[in-house]
Formats: sequence, structure tokens, C-alpha cells
Amino acid sequence: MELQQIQIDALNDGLRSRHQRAFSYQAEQVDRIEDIITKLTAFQVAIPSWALGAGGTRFGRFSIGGEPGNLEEKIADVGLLHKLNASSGAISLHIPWDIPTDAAKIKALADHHGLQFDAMNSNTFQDQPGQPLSYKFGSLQHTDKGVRQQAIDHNLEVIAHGKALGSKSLTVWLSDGSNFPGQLNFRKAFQNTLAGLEEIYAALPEDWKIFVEYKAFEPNFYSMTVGDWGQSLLYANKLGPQAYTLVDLGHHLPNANIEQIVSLLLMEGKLGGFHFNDSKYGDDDLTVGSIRPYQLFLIFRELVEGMNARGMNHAKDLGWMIDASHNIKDPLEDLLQSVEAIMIAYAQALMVDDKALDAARQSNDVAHAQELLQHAFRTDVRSFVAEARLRAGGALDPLGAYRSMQVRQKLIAERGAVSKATGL
Ligand code: LRH
Ligand code: MN
Repeated sequence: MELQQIQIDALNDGLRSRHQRAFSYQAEQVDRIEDIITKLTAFQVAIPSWALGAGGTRFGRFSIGGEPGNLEEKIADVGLLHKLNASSGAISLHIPWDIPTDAAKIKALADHHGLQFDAMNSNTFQDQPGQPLSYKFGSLQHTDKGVRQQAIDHNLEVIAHGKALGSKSLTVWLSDGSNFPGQLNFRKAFQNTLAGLEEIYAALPEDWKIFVEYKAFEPNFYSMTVGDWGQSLLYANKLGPQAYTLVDLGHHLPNANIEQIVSLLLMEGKLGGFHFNDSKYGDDDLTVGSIRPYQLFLIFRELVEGMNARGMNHAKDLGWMIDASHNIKDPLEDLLQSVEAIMIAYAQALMVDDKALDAARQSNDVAHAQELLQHAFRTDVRSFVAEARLRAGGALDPLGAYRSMQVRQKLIAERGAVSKATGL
């Protein structure tokens, strides 16, 4: 199913006057409002192809109905999101879950929905049917050269699929590690992994980036061979200028100061991008901003300051991606909420008075520095995000529009109640 612009416009008509009142009132309080709206409109968040169906845990999976059964239907679903919020203009594919059998056809379909292909994701954390060698004891770290070469070859295949689709980056997340003390020679595991990444790096087109995604634990629970930002930075620095770190918000040990990690990786010019989600305990992959919205705001504060300090283009110079899993909510509703939370945190971060904050920090006026941040965090910027959407042809209330147009019911009617999407 596809949404038509007239449907969106008709729904907006019912909300326009209330929106105008909220926007004009809120906009008065803020300097640089037009600059903020322009930046919001340009900001696009990539949707993970593996999070368009119902996720699950080892304890169970509850189907949602109307799930996309192939890559074409996944692209159509991201097209739906983008039609509603005008901020989801890219899809990030995972191979082999989403192999584009006919790349030209898939690219044309994505163009039709106004979608780009963001980072490609390789998968050496599962054994595929008929796969000669197992990744049970890791992939690039593996003690067996044959397994390492199999993993390298897979990543080269993923790059080839990405080139055919116009993607410009590869995300490598390795589940490699160990479950018990004594199991692994950490140095050999690091050196094997680095050697494998070097072969993958050598195959990168010159205008591509490689993102090394780190994770503190799961599925290994004693060590991970790319376990934290320091290890990821070590790999990225040793690999070269096209290699960067990738920050998945759910991949940290409890109480890690992620905003400080972000500020330092950005300072070093080695922050490649994000997998946005939220969590209370582990890699919970919950809706962005649903558990710790202030942390998300603080992360965007460091991003805005750090990108401005480097003269970076906010929309283009980093990889903005969601990585979530939906166990009990409609995946499309969850993704609409996640994009909204990201846009709100970005808008609040943009409205902070940088000069006043610098002055407060310089004079160690701690309370004032806090107040400057909390004022922005406590400002309702939803009308700014809605105004940016409206100007870009989106819905003033994407979730409301999704529901009033009964999109899920229509998808179930079209695809059936038991269709299952590939992915997590
Ligand atoms: C690992 C991860 C990685 C993806 C996977 C789907 O936890 O965050 O980014 O490959 O989720
Ligand atoms: Mn991730």
C-alpha cells in the first residue's frame, strides 16, 4: 500500500490551525528558529531493514501481522514511514537477510519512495544454511584461517551488493568473543580480527567508509573482541582514514557516559555514526528516548558542539541509523516514535545558547551551565519538528495519521496475519 499526498494534506488540514498557534507561540521564544527548522528538514534517519517485523527474545516472539515478507515490501514500509514523517529517507540493509536479487529493480523502487541506501550490514554472527564453516567460535578472530577467510569473503560480497545499490558504507558488527576465562588469546583474537578488517578495508571503494561497531557483551558474556569504544578506535586508527567507530546506544556497560565517548570520538574525527535505540539494562533495543531522553539530549548536545567545532554538515557527515527490535509494539509505530524522539533531541540541542554556555563554563558557573541545558531540554519543541515535517510535505501527526488511515489493518489484509519478516 502507498499513501497519497492528498491523504496527508487532508489530515493536516484538521490540525493546521492548532499547530500554527503552538508553533508561533514557541518560535517566539527561540533565536535562530529558521536555522533550526532548516536543519531539522535536512536531517534524515535511516531505518533498519531488520526491524520492520516483530522482533523476539529467546523466550518468545509474538507476530504483529502484515509484516513485510521480502525486500520490496520492506522498502515499501520504509517508504510509508518517510511519507508520514519526511525524515526517514534511507534504509540500511542487512545481508543475507535482504539480498537484492535484482539490484536495478530494488534501486528503482527505493528511488520511487525517495529512499537512499545507508550503511550495509554484514552478518558473520549466524551460520547460514549450507555454509561450509561455522562461526560458533567467532569469525574474523577465529583460530581457523578458513573461517576467517569465509568471513572476509562475505564482507566483500556485502560491499558488492552495496555498490550496486549506491550505498557508501559498511557496518561491521562482530559477535566474536569468549564466554569463559582461558577460552581466548585476546591478543591473537585482536590481531586476527585486525588482519581480516584490513583485507575488507583494502576492498572498500575510495569514497566508502567502514564502521566498526563495538558491543560490551552478548552473545558472548566474558569478552567481546570489539568490546568498547577504545577497542573500536584502536581498530579504526590502525585501519586508516576510511575507518570509523559506530556507537550503538545499547552496547555500553551500565552507567557509561555515552555523551563523553561521543564528544571524544568526534574530536578525533573517528566517529562514523550511530545506531539509535534506548535501554534500561542491556542491548534492549527499545524505542529511542523512551527510557533515558535526557541522555539522548546530552548526546545530541555533544554532537552539535563537536560537529560545529569541525565545521561538519550535520545531515551528511555522520551515519544516522536506528537499530531497534519490536517485541510488543507495531514496528512502524515504534519507528515513527523513535524518529520523533531523535528529531526532538536534535531540535533541543540546536536551541541551546552556545555563547552563554561557553561563558558559564569559562567562569565555572556550574548552576548557570546546567540551567542553560535544562532550559532547552524542558522546552517543548514538538511544534518545531512538526513545522519542519509540514514544510517537507509530511504529516503534522505521523502516528495519528498512521492510525486514522488504518495502515496496519490494510497491511494485514494485503499480506496476511502470519507473514514474517527476515531479521531479528
Ligand atoms: C548487534 C547489532 C548490530 C546488528 C544487529 C542486528 O547487537 O546492534 O548492529 O547487526 O544488532
Ligand atoms: Mn547495532
